[in-house]
Amino acid sequence: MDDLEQLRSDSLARIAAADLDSLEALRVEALGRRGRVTALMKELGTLAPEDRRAAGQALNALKSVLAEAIDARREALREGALDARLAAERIDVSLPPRPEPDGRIHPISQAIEEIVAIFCQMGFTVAEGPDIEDDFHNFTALNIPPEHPARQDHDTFYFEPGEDGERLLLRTHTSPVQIRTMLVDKPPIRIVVPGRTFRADHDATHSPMFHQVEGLVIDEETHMGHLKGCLIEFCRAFFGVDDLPVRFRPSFFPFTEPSAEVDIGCSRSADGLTIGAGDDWLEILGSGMVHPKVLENCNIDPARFQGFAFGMGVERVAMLKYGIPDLRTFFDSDLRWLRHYGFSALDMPNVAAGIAQ
Ligand code: 2U9
Repeated sequence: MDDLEQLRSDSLARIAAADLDSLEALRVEALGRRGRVTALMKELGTLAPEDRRAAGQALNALKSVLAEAIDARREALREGALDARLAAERIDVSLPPRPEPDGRIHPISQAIEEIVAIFCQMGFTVAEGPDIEDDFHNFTALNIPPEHPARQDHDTFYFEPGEDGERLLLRTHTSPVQIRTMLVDKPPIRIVVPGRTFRADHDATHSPMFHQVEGLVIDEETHMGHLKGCLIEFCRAFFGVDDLPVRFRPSFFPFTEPSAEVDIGCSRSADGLTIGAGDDWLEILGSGMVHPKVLENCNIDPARFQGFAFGMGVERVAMLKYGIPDLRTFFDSDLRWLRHYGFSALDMPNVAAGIAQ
């Protein structure tokens, strides 16, 4: 019995000090098929019958104590290992994320999106066309025949003549897209046309590549009142001023008759320009009723259909709305400038409104 007590206290001490690997070795050594306790069990048969019962009970008790101690130690070791892992792999969810290099939307893209979103809410759809055009779509169909003085104003970039002698060109306005639309689609037509345009003109206020948004509405009873209502609404929505004064001033374009330039109210002072207040005017758009000859050139009967058109320079309205002082900076590709004047992708009006383009 003394031996058993010795075995018990030795084993318990070793169990208490074991790690997971040595614990299994201890279990095998004490309780396995060739273990010490198992061996003692086998020896029970050699004892005198009167001693056998007490020795059996003592051995069974020892076996239970050791098995329980091993299980308890295993459980404690596992829990300890898990706690250590949880502590080591702890994630601090309150840490701010590492800064991601986020791109910015160029003010030209932003302005086009804002303009297009306003017209789309009025029922327009977007039309686009090629940058490289022919003389017919860029000029002749728009009532600007060869030798017309308006051609000089356009400072056109021409390509070398092709085999047929025809010179292609970089479109000087987005109007050829309206011509292409009218030649294919039947009225009613309500389109806005954003895009790149090109003129051989380069100084502080002109870039050889610039952007326009033009629009066209053709229907059976479209009149100057629709033109005025639509463009007043646009100016107020774009500049975010509900009572923005808007003025229509007679003008001339070969492709519209009558034609009008559209001014908005502003004030100019030493502090700069304020849109919507004061007694000064700022030109924003050109517009007019589509010339009957342009309709005829597109096989639309001017006795039955009328329409209005308008156009604006995107750089100009973006400079005014976003307070960008110098046109040339739009095309410098300066990332510091873009970080300052650019927009978050989440500010894109159609993204914000969840409208798929
Ligand atoms: C068709 C018929 C008519 C489009 C129009 C303007 C007036 C206009 C300028 C604004 C500033 C060009 O970028 S800018 O220099 N545009 O003043 N554009 S009416 O008229 C059209 C177009 C297509 C078939």
